[in-house]
Amino acid sequence: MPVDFNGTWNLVSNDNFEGYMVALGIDFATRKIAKMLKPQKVIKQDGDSFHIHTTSTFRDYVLQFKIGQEFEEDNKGLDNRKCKSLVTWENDKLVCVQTGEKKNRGWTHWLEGDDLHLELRCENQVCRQVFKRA
Ligand code: YOG
Repeated sequence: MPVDFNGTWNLVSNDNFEGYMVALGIDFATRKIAKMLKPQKVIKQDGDSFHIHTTSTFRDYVLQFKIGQEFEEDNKGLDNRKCKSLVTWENDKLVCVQTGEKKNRGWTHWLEGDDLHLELRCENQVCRQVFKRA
């Protein structure tokens, strides 16, 4: 049985989001707004199909994918760079590699106790986010 990420999750901590945004080239004014946000994630998981909706008072982002199927990601409203993304299971972790202009770009989701974890990577920066069930 794979891990079940289904649910509505609220951000409770956000370590080095600033460094991650700088690595993505997000401008100062946008970073100032973005780091105040407490995004919510709504995850719908059906077998190997995922729908992740990240919402905030400033921007929303929707990501849909199937495990093992590479897709074009536009990162619209984020850094707006296109990349090729591939999500796979690594044991109980959901690992995404985002191949494009930025080196070492990707993210990993996993569950730890009742918490949802997300590690966001770009170049030499790692942002660590923790979410709790709404
Ligand atoms: O999640 O990729 O769950 O896509 C990363 C923001 C901030 C906009 C958020 C909006 C990167 C301004 C998405 C925040 C910074 C700053 C709420 C994380 C870029 C621009 C949308 C992500 C994955 C895994 C699913």
